[in-house]
Amino acid sequence: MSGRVFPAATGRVPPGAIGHNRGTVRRNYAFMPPEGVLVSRLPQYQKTIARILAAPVLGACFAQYVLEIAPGGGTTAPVGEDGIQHFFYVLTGEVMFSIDGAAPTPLVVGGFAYLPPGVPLTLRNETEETVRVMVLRKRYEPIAGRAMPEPILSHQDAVPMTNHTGMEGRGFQFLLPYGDMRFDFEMNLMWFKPGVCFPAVETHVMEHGLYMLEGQGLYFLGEDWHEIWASDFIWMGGFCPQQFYPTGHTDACYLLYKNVNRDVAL
Ligand code: UGY
Ligand code: MN
Repeated sequence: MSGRVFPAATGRVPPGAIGHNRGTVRRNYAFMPPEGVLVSRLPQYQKTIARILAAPVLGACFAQYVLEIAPGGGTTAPVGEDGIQHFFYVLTGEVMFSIDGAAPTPLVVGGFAYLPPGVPLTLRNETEETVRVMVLRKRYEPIAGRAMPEPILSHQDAVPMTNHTGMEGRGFQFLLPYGDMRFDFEMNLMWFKPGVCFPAVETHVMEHGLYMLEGQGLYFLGEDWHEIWASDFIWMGGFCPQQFYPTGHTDACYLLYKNVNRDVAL
C-alpha cells in the first residue's frame, strides 16, 4: 500500500553496501567481519548484546560470542553449565568477575577467566561505559580417573611471552597451562612482527576460533587470501589449510582457540 508512514529516520545506506561483503562461509571455514554480525539477546544476561560468531550451525564444535555489556548490565544469575566450560577475555573496559561466590574482582582489557563445567560465574559492568567481553563455551571431554581443571582468573600481563618456533618476530602467550592434559583446549595470544608469516601453510585436525585483536594482515584459508584487521573473526574447521601473513606497520595479535590434548573420537 502506498502512502504508509514510517518512523522518521536520517540514516542512509552507504555506496557499495549492496551485496559487497568481505565475509565468506565455506564448508570448513568462515571469515566474518563485525559489521554483518547481528545482535542476539540471551536470557542469562541483562543490558547485554551478544554477537554470536561461532556455533554448531556453522560447523563449529564450540560456541564463541562477543558480549557488549551496558552500564549496570551483566549476568542475571550466576552462569554455570553442567558439562560445559567457559572462557572469558576482556576486550574493552573493566568488568567485575566473581567465581563460585567469591568476592568480585575487577578485570581490565587483557583479563581472562576459565571456568570448569558447572562452576558458576557472575559478571557485572559497574562502570559508566559499555564493555566488550569475548566468551567461549566448549563441552568438556573428561579423562577417566583424572580431576577436572581448577578455575582461573588472571591477566595476559601475568603470562610469559614464549617462542618455541625459533622464528624471529614471533611471540606466544598460552593463557591456559600449556601441555596440562586436564585441559582440552588452548586459548593463545599469537603475536607477529609485520611481514613474519608462518613458515608453511598448516593443515591440522584441530579447530580454531580466531579473533583479531591488533594489527592487520592477509589470512590464507582453504585456497583464498582474505584481508583481516582488528575485530574480524575466523572459524577454521579441522583440516582447513591456513596461514597468516601480517602486513602494515605495527605488531599483529590474535586470540586463538584450539582444541587439543584428546584422541580422535571414533
Ligand atoms: O597453533 C596453531 O595451530 C596456529 N599456528 N594456527 C594459526 O594461527 N592459524
Ligand atoms: Mn593452526
